[in-house]
Amino acid sequence: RKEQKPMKKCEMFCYQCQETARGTGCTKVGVCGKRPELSSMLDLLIYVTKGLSCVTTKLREEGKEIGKDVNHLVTVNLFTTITNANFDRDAIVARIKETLKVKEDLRSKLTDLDSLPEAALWNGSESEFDAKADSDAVGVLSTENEDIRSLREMITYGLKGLAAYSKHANALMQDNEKIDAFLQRALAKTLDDSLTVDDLVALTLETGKFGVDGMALLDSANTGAYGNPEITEVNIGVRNNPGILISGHDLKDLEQLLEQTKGTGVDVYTHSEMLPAHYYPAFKKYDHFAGNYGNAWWKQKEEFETFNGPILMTTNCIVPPADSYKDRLWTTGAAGYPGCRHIEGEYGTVKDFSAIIEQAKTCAPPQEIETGSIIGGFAHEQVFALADKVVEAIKSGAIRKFVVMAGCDGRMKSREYYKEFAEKLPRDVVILTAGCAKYKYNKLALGDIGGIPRVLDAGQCNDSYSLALIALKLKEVFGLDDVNDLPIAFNIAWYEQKAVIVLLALLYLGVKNIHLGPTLPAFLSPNVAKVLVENFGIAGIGTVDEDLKLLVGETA
Ligand code: SF4
Ligand code: SF3
Repeated sequence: RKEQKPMKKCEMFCYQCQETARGTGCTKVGVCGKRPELSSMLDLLIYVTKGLSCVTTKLREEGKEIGKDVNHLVTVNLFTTITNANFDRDAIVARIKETLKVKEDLRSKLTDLDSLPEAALWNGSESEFDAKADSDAVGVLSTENEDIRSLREMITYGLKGLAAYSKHANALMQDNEKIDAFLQRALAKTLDDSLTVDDLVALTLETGKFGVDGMALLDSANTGAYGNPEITEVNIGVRNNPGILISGHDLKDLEQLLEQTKGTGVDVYTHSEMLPAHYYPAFKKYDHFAGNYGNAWWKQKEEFETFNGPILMTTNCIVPPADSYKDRLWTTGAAGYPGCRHIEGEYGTVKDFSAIIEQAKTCAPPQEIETGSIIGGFAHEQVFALADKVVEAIKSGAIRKFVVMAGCDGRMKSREYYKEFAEKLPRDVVILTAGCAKYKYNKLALGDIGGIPRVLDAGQCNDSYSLALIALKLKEVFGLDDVNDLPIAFNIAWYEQKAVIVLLALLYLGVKNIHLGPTLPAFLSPNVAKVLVENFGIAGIGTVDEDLKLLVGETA
């Protein structure tokens, strides 16, 4: 691993995702399409959000309450900075201004102003934003020590993932003050120069604990509102009506869109991470909920072209759109793209999607790119309902092993590894998946074992929580003391920061020997990587054949 030297003078510096340039950091322009002038504003947004979090944390210490609106501001700010969520510099500038305003107001309520870091004290007008963003105080490289920087960034990225999951729960009117207070306390701690490497390692695991809590909150919000996911066959072909394609992770947005498109003659299709919405009982009543169109996020340039109708991005992952369909691309929530129309809407209010529906009516029906169907819906309750069958299959040897292959997909060639790995797995091994990683193997027709499909899709990336619950249930059924004694291997694909919180959550739950690929994060310094290897057995990936041998004992 190459050492990362502070290079404050480069045009930008970002290494938060797996596709970062040269595996070390994007310094001129993001591989994702993020430009330096956007990158600097996102850095400043993180800086002021950390400043605000120092103030709210101190206020809580003084026994003062922090309003939900402030908690929501922090979570949406973090969500906005996730890879491929928001490319709209103006929207980021507006969030910085709002954050500074709220921070100044709250700071005036603090009794003790001592020991606040610079980020909590700084205030400035828009004309000063660029200079501030370019100063040594702001951005990843503002921390000189490589190991401290590595841990601070890993924690920050985990918190971004946690914030995203919290935001979806908040949209369903579920809040958890403990999670918000931790999130802000942890953000504040990433500015605390008195913390040692050991303190930050402990904070990393604590972030994992709250990752579990955040995913549990979202799980109960989703299942409380829409029921427990159940085995479902999802059509991947098309119908003859005009359609709207909805992507991202926000189920509340989907619900409102389905309601508003009822009886309009416009069908609704899911894309990428919205696919698992079909598994929820509440959405099955909509006859015009037509199916899933396309694949993981990175193929959207071709697939949005052929879809013909409007596309609503509720979250990441946006690929900078081609001009040919840019006027059909809409955003909402934390997502944004300059020149694309954005639908506003506060928590608890109904968003107005009528302009999208009107546009859809003028568009041709989607062009068919696939036919057939895929099966999913294996979240915790559905798998628990099948527990007898699953346990029997394990006892009889019909199922030899499970491999958790959750996480993200991406455009790098090296990710073909996951397709090949799935294809070559012995026929008595079952894949447990969640997140958009599944698109590498969910259409391969890998068959079933006594009626149990060999690819069990629990849902979105946050539904990795279901996979953890399933593992804990099996541990209980088999009377084991350690989850690592189960016949389950972990071969996880990561791309953006939600996968970071999933990883930290699994580490917190005691899962060892996770393989993480296609490359290890650039933000792990050699020493921090060593801590993860030595304490948790984290490893990268090798060749498919090597890893099959390592993870399931033999090749097909
Ligand atoms: Fe580069 Fe990833 Fe950051 Fe985009 S999000 S600038 S691709 S590291
Ligand atoms: Fe995919 Fe962006 Fe991560 Fe929710 S949609 S998993 S990459």
